[in-house]
Amino acid sequence: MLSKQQLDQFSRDGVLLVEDVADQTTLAVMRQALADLVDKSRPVTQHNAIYDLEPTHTAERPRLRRVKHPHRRHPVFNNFARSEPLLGILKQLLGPDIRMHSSKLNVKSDDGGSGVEWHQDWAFHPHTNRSLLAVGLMMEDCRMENGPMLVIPGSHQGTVHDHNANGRFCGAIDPDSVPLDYEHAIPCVGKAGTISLHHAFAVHGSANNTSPFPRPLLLYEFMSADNWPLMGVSDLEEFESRMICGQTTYAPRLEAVSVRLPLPAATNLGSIYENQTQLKRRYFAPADAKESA
Ligand SMILES: O=C(O)CCC(=O)C(=O)O
Repeated sequence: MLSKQQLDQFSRDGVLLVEDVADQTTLAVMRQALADLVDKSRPVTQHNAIYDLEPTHTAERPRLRRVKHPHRRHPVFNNFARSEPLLGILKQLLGPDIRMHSSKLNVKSDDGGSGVEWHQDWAFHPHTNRSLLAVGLMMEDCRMENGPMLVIPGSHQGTVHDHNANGRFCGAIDPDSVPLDYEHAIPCVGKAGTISLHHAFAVHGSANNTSPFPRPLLLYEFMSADNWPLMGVSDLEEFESRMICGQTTYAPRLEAVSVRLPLPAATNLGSIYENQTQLKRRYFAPADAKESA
């Protein structure tokens, strides 16, 4: 359970770290499941429904940026979303009725694994109310040199920023156009088993991994069951299968929220990493990419 101080911190900063949410047995099963998924990616040569590949991915040295929807790939990732103590924490923040929005496993491979430009999750999928947050489980110890997720404290209290470039949604904020305190973002570092929680409006991103160790971050987004996506629900059965506790409802709760629809749709809907390269001024691009841009 979160203390009053932790709840206040989340409400003030829009980000919070909580240690020891996953136990060692769960972490070991997750690491093996990831190792198996990486192994199976060897023959894959293009991003697909399961994998987002690093540009340096080869069959001999498989390197992933992301495993998409890990909760559909292995039961350990589905079960963790429904496990205590995570569920207890989520109920404190979202109430008794909770649905998973999505899951992803950002692998951030050793020796250069891709970072993610500044963005707000809300820009990708605005909803009818603000009860939407992300959980990031550190599957390994995460330090500054691993390229931890960075979250700008208090940024969740603002509006949704422009995430378009070249006339289309690109999933990234131009830091020159949106003045925020990027230098004082809170790094989500900690030992394996720690989770980060960040609000869907919180501006966050991360640099490339410059260390010899991968930085697997298992991310889920969760929302109150009465929080419905403004872009609609294409498969009701699948939507309902993501209820993790409590009761669904067909009566969305409406709040006066700041909204920009993610339109016109990004060119490459399968990859935030590819879409973000559309941004002219990339905050986290490695120096060689910046020079050739
Ligand atoms: O992997 C990271 O450091 C950032 C994750 C993130 O914000 C995302 O995938 O949307």
